[in-house]
Amino acid sequence: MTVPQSRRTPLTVLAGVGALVALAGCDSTGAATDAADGPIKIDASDTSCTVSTTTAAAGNLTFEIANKGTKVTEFYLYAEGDRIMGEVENIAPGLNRRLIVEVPDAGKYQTACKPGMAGNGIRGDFTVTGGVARQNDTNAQKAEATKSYATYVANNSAALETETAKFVDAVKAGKVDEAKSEYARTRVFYERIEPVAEKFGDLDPAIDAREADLEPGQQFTGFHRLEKDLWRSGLQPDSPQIADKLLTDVKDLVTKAKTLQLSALDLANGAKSLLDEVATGKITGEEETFSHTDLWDFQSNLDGSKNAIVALRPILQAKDPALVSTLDKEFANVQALLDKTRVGDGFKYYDQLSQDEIKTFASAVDALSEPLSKVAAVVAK
Ligand SMILES: [Cu+2]
Repeated sequence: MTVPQSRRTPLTVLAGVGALVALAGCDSTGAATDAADGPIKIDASDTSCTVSTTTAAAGNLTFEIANKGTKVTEFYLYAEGDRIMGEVENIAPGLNRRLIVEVPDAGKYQTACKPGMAGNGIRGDFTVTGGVARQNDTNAQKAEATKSYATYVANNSAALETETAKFVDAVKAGKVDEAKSEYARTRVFYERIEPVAEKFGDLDPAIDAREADLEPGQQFTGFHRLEKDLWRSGLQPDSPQIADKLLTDVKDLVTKAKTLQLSALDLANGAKSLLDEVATGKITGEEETFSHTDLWDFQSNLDGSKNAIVALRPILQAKDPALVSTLDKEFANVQALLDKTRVGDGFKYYDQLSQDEIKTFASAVDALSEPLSKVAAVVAK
């Protein structure tokens, strides 16, 4: 999961995944931008978040974030009500990252840096003026792309609701083995469309927060709380309530997803953020601490990312065919590695992977992440 408030282990301190560190910097190379005045510069330190301009005209906004502090940081652009317009996570000290966000509507927004990747962040007001015709329907290809991806989201969210209901029933009936076998299968549909859930502030943490990422005072709910009950502590007196709440939250997500208007840039950013999820959660084994079903999530994140790229393919093919070939090759490479870990209709458990396998995964994901980080700039062109 991605929790904006999370305290995820910075990649730099994880042994054995050194190859991933480079990933955080790979957005920084001269991507083209629509903004005539060049990118909006964000200077992030441990205590400040300086924005080079606090107003911009509606359209595609490019932010360039330089982490000059000592902590891993994140950058967010929020609309009113803390709706996430765009985000970049895991910016290691000394690195630059670029974020392109489509902001079609004038209004009041907020920028935020989150040194240490915790809390509400260092906020600043940001005003968007003017207002362009919604870009997601100005261009037929983009409209086609978002329509195709919307179908993918609809199919997966419908399956998520059905599978979650089965999982929740098993938990409430105290059928531990049945619930365990439903668990990874149910999460597939969530992990495929996770960037959609992240659009709705509190829903992603409520459904998918990991225990290690909880803020002080935050209740441990959702899939991972039930994962812990099933694999570690045994079902608890409040497990049925937690299960009910999970289903309520999933239904809420499914309802909200129906009216969500995604842009082509959302697809591009989502494809990249799904790979970041793989790099920061699944390859490190941190997502599924108790069940060790990280590779099911890995495959699902990869599928979700690939589907976003598939939807964008005609646009990318027209603008940068070489990028499409690279993406095809690197997606196939990661998939081939995953296929080697298949067992029955599932995968090896994370704790059955060798250090070599983990390292190979990390560098393959890194190699895919690099071309994926260029997609947004190509789409924005
Ligand atoms: Cu997740």
